Amino acid sequence: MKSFLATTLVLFSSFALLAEAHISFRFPCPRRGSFWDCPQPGPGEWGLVDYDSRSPVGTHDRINNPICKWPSGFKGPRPVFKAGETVKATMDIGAYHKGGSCQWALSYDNGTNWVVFQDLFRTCMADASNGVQYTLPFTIPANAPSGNAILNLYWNNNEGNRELYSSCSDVTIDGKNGGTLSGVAPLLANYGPGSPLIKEAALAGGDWGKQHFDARKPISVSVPPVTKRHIFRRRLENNN
Ligand SMILES: [Cu+2]
Repeated sequence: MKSFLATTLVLFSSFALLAEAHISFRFPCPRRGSFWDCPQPGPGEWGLVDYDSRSPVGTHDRINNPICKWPSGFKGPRPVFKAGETVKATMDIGAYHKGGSCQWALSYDNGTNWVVFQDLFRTCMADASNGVQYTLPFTIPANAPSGNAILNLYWNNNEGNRELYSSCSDVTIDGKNGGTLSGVAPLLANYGPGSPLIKEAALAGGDWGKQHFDARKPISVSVPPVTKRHIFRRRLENNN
């Protein structure tokens, strides 16, 4: 009876968390996400499952988690995205906060350097609603080098608490064999008291942080060549 009650309480509190949580990748899979069709925890890793992948990594008052939230994901097949391909991401939305500003970024060095390759300011997920799966397309740069990478969607919400989201997914890029990817380093706004503040004014046609986005620094990363066989093997793994 006691353990039944404890289980019920644990379940209840995780539902409460999910109910107030906000947005996350659903496809591609978020790192350590609890979805059935995502890479599953290995032996001893069950404690690492993230049942709250929709919560922000920080607010303007506080940093809750590092960028990307987790230093690694569970082992498993990665989706392969071709350079130049338009991918329809699915977002798992708890609270859409009337949209916000999105920055899509790739890291080829496990999160040390991020290159933003696409932006959507102010209107990103603005036509979503609460409690839905939302399709959000983005395009892998045509000159993206091949290799394993982390895809990160940075999102600053328009309405409500001043938050930063960082939804990360382990992916494989099938593109140029060795090369560089250029873009800008991401703006980390509303991420602790020392970070730039993006106000709630965007919806009223006010200041949405343009000057902060404009001030992002250019960045280029070079990615060493990988063997074609490596990519071919990955594709076979994904077909399992
Ligand atoms: Cu939120």
